[in-house]
Amino acid sequence: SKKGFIFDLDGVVVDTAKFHFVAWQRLAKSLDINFTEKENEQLKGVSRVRSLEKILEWGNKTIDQETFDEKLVQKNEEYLEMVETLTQDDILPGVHDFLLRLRESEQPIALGSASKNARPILEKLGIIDLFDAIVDGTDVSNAKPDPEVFLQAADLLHMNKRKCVVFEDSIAGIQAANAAGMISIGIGKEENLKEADEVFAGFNEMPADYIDQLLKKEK
Ligand code: G16
Ligand code: MG
Repeated sequence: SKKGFIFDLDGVVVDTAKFHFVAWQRLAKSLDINFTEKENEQLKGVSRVRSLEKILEWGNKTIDQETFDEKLVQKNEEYLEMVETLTQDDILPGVHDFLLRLRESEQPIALGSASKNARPILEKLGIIDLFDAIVDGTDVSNAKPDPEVFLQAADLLHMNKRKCVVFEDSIAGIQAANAAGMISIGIGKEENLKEADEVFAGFNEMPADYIDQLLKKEK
């Protein structure tokens, strides 16, 4: 049997979530806004524009449109500088192997990311060819927790949405997967991912027969 396997990028496939955090923290500091790790958790999976809107809301600050745009350009430049340092070693533990095993059993694989930088990052990591379909921040108009990104991925894989499994590290992403009617697997801390169907600290924590388990699993 087959299922559609849909992967989030930042924080699931590769350890770039830490770069986003550093870049947002710098930006917040430049606006004299205090920005905590707990707040950052709520920005995971959230689009660039929406993230800055939230930081401003939390800090009770308003800035004009021009400054808003400049801050985002700067955030992305700093983020991309950190992304330059990425190598295959930054692929999160167990993910590469999991992807290869999925390909061996001819399971359809997609990326479902909010990031506009997803394609170059996958190329840099040398794993873009493992994905049958890629949906990223340049393809969708409604950001997670809206299910659009995952529904598009299911369509591209020609898989029924009820036959898809989503791997996500963010609260917004788990909500998006659930809203799509897909099986949601949280990657990260249980306390942050309570709404997920199952949570693992990482792919290397999954049982050896986990792919078979998922193929039998119903939402
Ligand atoms: C990612 C991150 C978010 C980031 C968003 C937009 O989503 O989790 O923190 O704000 O993409 O990224 P960019 O600024 O590169 O367009 P995901 O869905 O891959 O976790
Ligand atoms: Mg993520």
